[in-house]
Amino acid sequence: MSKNETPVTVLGLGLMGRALASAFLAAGYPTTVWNRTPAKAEQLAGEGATVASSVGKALAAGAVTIICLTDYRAVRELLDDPEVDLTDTTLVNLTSGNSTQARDAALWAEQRGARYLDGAIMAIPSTIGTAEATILLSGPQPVFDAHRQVLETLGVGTHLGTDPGLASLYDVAGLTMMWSVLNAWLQGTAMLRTAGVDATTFAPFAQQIAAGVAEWLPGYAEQIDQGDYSVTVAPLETEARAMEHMVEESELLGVNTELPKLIKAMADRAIAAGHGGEQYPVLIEEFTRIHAN
Ligand code: FVH
Repeated sequence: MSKNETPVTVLGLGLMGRALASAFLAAGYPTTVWNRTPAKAEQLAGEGATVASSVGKALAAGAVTIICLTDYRAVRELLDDPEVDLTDTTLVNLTSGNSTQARDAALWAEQRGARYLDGAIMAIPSTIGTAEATILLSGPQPVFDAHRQVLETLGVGTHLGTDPGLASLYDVAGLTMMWSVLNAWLQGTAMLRTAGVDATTFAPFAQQIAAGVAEWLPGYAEQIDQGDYSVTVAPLETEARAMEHMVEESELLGVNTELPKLIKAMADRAIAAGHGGEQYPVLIEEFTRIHAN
């Protein structure tokens, strides 16, 4: 079957599900949709989608079924029904969750006779169908290969490996990066606002810092992988002295000190454990270890 002849089903027509279905329709795929609240399918019907009257009919219509619901519980509520036959279906679950949920869902789907890929959407609805959208996928390679072209209609499709939990893990790791960078920027913005510097003025400087730090990642990653934290830039104890200024400044300015204190506390623990003469990525041990506090 050529790319745009493959019948595709989308289960779940929230903001994201509707964007996914629209992208398939725009690319010319025969697209069947189903949603718990049928009214959300109306616009898609106008765009050419076939609206299935039941989940079973929707599943039967697609060579591949994309699932995009609120969470994994909703996926189970919908599909864990003896009336719903998953035998010989191909499910691509783009619902967000954690890696345990993804692995459990993969096992459950396979036990029900389905082929299963788990996925995560690193995009907002308006970018679906463009190169700005990244669709992370994990699970059996042959299933990805068989549906690669369909999946790449949605954005840049990346298969991360056969472990079905990987897409969720990358998703959560990416979100951790995103929120950490944003929180660091907000902390800096709060500090500068006390001196009358507005967020817009600080933003380009913050962008430069973030881009500079991003450049360090490959070299620091090698240090982590090799377990060799030899100093090429500065030892951790030098960095910890600068962290002291960050904590003091925040206290003096009367802005929130939670983030500065957390950053400093982690470095202090690593130094107390004897790592003060090593380079910053040695802190990976603090992130790997579980503390009782
Ligand atoms: N929207 C976004 O920007 C983000 C980007 C990153 C990834 N997420 C994830 O995508 C999943 C769906 O997100 P969404 O934005 O489409 O969410 P909603 O608009 O709230 O739609 C939720 C749909 O799920 C249906 N649903 C919920 N529970 C059930 C259930 N028990 N049985 C059947 N369907 C269910 C709901 O149906 P209805 O309320 O319209 O009847 C919607 O179709 C999500 O994992 C994001 O984290 C999106």
